[in-house]
Amino acid sequence: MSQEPAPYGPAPYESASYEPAPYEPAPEDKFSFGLWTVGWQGRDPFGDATRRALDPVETVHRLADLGAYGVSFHDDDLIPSGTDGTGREAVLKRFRQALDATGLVVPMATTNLFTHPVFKDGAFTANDRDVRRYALRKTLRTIDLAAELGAHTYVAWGGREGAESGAAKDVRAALDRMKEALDLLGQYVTEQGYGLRFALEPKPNEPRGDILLPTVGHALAFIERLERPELFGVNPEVGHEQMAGLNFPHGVAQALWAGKLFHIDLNGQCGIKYDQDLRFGAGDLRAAFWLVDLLETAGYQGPRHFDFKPPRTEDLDGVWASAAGCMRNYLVLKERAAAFRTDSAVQEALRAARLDELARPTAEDGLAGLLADRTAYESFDAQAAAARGMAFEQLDQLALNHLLAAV
Ligand SMILES: [Mn+2]
Repeated sequence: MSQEPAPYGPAPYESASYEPAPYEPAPEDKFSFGLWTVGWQGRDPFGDATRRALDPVETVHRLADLGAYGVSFHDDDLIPSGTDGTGREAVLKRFRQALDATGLVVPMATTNLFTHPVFKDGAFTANDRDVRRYALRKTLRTIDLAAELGAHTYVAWGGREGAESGAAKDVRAALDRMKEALDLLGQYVTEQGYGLRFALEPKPNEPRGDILLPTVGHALAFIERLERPELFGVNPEVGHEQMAGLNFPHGVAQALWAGKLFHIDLNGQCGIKYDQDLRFGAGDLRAAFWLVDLLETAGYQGPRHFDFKPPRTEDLDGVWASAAGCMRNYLVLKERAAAFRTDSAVQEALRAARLDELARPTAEDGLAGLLADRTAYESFDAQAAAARGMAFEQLDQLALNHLLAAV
């Protein structure tokens, strides 16, 4: 009796074929960009700005024209620091008009807790208590603004929550203060009835020598210590994990496994060096392929948010070309990943690599069954099992063929 082989690995693609995509971004692709990304003027530690400032209204229109669906911001990106109440209303009115005119939404907002010199020792974990209280009040204002503009996610990247030297920061006390701050923010959104969830963004270093909650794993462990852990997830960034030499798709997979992938920052990074924020698809292309494969097969529903910096060599034409490249590369990789998953040779290779066995519980017969099973130990032939090849190279070469469209 023959049986249809079960699909192996994540496979949401119903049909055995796929439609070649035109790579035209559309709102349903849920691409979003931060105002600070395309708006980056190219200032770095060694050089001045190479581009003029962009008006957020201009950015909204350009992003909509390119096919994006969302725009995000730090409070100060939209409302420059020091703007009074009347000025704030005027800025918001123009911004809302641009959103209404283009149909762009604000899926996420965050607070700048790193540019002003007052935050030189951090914000929620600054040694100075008055700075911590100011940071909390600044954040609560942004949360109000985020809720007002319909955002569902608040990203928390502290920026300067860290240290350069050992005794300067009592890390355990600083984590107490971080927890205290996030618990207060969780209480606030609950009491206000805002439909906002928080996404913590890990980063290992830069601008501080060492930053607290440096990786996805640190953040996931920390969240479980909060008063309202259900309100908190992570916002992993490609470059931040890769700066630590980590496998980004693995970190994202663990966040998904924990139900904590609330948001994601897509960009590119070439290995362990400064935070490059290249356009998505630049840098580690193979990691980008596996990331898109993971997001698309795992059913991630959130924004595909780009947190990149068009290099300071570019003029504004180069900026928009870079933004368009982020979206195009995602769509190309999505198509390449779908081609990989639907290829019958790949299905065969996944079987040969025994992904179906990994998906099967190790001891569905329970502890008693395991102990009673002589084939599990007494008569197990470890030598024969050790002699089996895993067939991973064949599988990985098929992936590379699909990535390169050289099938
Ligand atoms: Mn970055």
